[in-house]
Amino acid sequence: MDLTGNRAVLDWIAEMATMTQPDQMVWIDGSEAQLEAIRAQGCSTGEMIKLSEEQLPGCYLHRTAPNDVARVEDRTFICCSREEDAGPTNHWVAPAEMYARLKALYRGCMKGRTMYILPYSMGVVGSPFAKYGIELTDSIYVVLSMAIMTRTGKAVLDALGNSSDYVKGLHSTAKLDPENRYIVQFPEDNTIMSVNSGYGGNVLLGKKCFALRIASFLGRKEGWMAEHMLILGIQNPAGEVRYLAAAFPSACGKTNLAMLIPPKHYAEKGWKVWCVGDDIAWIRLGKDGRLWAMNPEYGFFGVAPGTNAKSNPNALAATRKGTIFTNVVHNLDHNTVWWEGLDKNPPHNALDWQGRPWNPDTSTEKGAHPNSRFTAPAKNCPCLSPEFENPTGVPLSAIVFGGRRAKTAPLVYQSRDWEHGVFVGSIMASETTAAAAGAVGVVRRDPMAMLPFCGYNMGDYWQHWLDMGEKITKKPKIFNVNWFRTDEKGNFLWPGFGENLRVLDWIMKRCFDEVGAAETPIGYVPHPEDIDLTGCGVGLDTLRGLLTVDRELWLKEAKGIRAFYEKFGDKVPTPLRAELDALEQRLAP
Ligand code: GTP
Ligand code: SPV
Ligand code: MN
Repeated sequence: MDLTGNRAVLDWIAEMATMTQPDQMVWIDGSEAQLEAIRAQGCSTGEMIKLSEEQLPGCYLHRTAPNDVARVEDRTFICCSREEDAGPTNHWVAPAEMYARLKALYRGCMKGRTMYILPYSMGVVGSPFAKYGIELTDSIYVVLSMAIMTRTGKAVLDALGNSSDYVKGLHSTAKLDPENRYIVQFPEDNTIMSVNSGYGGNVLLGKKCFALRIASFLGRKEGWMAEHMLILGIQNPAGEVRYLAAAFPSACGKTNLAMLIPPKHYAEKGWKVWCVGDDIAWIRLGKDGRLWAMNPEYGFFGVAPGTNAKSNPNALAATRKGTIFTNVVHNLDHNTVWWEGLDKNPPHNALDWQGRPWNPDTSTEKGAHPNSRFTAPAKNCPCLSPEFENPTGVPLSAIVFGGRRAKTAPLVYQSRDWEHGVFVGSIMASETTAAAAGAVGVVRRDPMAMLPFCGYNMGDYWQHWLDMGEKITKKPKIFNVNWFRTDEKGNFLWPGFGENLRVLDWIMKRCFDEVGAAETPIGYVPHPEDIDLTGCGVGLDTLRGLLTVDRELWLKEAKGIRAFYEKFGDKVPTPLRAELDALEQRLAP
C-alpha cells in the first residue's frame, strides 16, 4: 500500500519504476520491525554480515566491490542548464543529454530486484529548516545506512503532505560498472541520480549529493548556507557554551575534532566539548543577527582507520551498537571488526576488507581499506550536544577553515575581518586523502573544503559568502588551522586530537576579546605564551616554529592562488582579488 497520497510523489515513483522495472516495491515506513526484516534479508544474501550480538549488538559488516571504495569525483556531475553555472571545478553535461545517458543505464536495471522507497528528512522532521527527500534504491545496504544517517519513514511523508518540494533521488547498484558509474545532481530539478556504485557518499543520497550539492544551490537561492563543516560547542569552567563550525576537507579531522575529549589539564578545570555535527552544517541568519548552524544528519559516516580509545573514544563508543561497518577487517574468532590503528592486537583468524584470509604477521597489505568507515547513530555518541535536536541549531562565534599542509600554514591564524576570512576560505589547500578515488598526498586547492561538493559555480559561491557577510550584524570571526605541520623528517609537530582544544580555547578567547594576537602578513597569530601548553609535551620553541609564517613560501602560495583564481575569470569577486593583491603587498620584502 502507498504510504502517501501525494500525486507528485506517486507519479514520479511510477515513472522511475517503469524505467527500472523492479520485481517489487517496498515503502520504508521507519518501523524497527520492518528494518529488522530487511537486515535479516540482507544477511540471507550475504550483503550484510551480522556481528557478535554480545560484543557489538545490532551491528553489521558490509563489503563494497573492490573498485568501489570512495567517492568518485571524476564521475560526479552538476547538470544545470548553463555550463557556466556549474563552473570550472565541476563536471558538467547538459541535462537533456545526461538524462538520456542515464536512462539507458537505468532501463530494466532493477529486474529481479526490489525497489525500496525511502522517505527521509535532513533536519528535524516538521521543523521549518528541515528539507525532505525520497531515495529509490535497490540496495539493502543503502536502506539500512540511510536509516542511520537520516530521519527516515512515514513521518517524513506526513510532514511533506501534498507538497512537491522534495528532492528526488534514484539509486541503483546496476552492474557496479566503474566505466558507467555516475553521481549526478540536477540542481534545477531537485533531482539526484546515482548508478553503478554501492559506496557511501556515492549512494547515501541525503549526504553529499543532497545536503551539500543540492542544498548549497538552494542556499544561494534562499539566502542560507550549506557547508562541509563540523559543529561543536565548547563549555568553559563557568558553564558557558560557545559554538564554532569548522570546514576541513575529507579525512582531515572533522569527526575527530567534533568529538574531542579535553586534555587532562582542561578536563580537571571543567572544560567539555559537545558534538552537534561532524560533517555537514546548514547555516542560517538568525533574527538576532547571528549565524545559526544545525546538523541535518542523524548519524556519523566516519573514517575507521586511526579511530581508537585514545584518539577518539567518543566515536569508538558510538560504534558499539546499531552500527554498520564498511570495508574493515572481520575478526572470525569473535565475530567482531578490526582496523589499522584500533589497537595493537590485530586478529589472526581474520578476513581483510575484501573478504580474503588475512594475517597481520604475513600479509603485506593492510587489512582494512584506508577509507573504510562506520555508519553510527548520532544518539550513541557520549558527547552529543543537548542541542542536537534543536531545529534552529546553535549560534556560531567562530568559523574555522583548515587542511593538511606539511609546511605553509601555521597552527592557527585569524583573518582580519569577514571579507579577508572569505578569502582565507577560498585559498584553502590540502593534501588529498583516501576519501576520494585518485592519488593521495597531492596538495590541491579546496576552497572551504567544498571543491567536490559545491552545487554551482565556485565564484558565485564566494560571492554568496560575501553577500551573507553584508547581512550578518554579529559576524563570527574566521580562522584557519593546520594540525598537520611536519618537521624535516615528516613527523607531525603538533600532537593534535584532544590537544587541539588548546587552539580552540585561543580561538574562542579571540572571539570574545579576551586575548591579544600578533599581526603577520597573512593575519593574526597567537603570542606563543597565550596558548596553554600545560601537560601537552610541546615546548614553547616548537610552538613558535608552528606559528611562523614563511614569506618565501607564502609568496609562492600567492602565485598559486592567482593561477587558481584565473580559472574562474570574472567570477572571482572583486573584494577577493583585492585581498590577494593586499596579501602580496604585505608579503613583499
Ligand atoms: P570525512 O568523513 O571524510 O569528511 O573526514 P573527517 O574530516 O571527518 O576526518 P576524520 O576526523 O575522520 O580524520 C581523518 C584522519 O585524520 C584520521 O586518520 C585521523 O586519525 C586523522 N586526524 C584527525 N585529527 C587529527 C589531528 O589532530 N592530528 C593528526 N595528526 N591526525 C588527525
Ligand atoms: C567525505 O568524503 O567527505 C565523507 C565521506 O564524509 S562520503 O560520504 O563518502 O562523502
Ligand atoms: Mn565529509
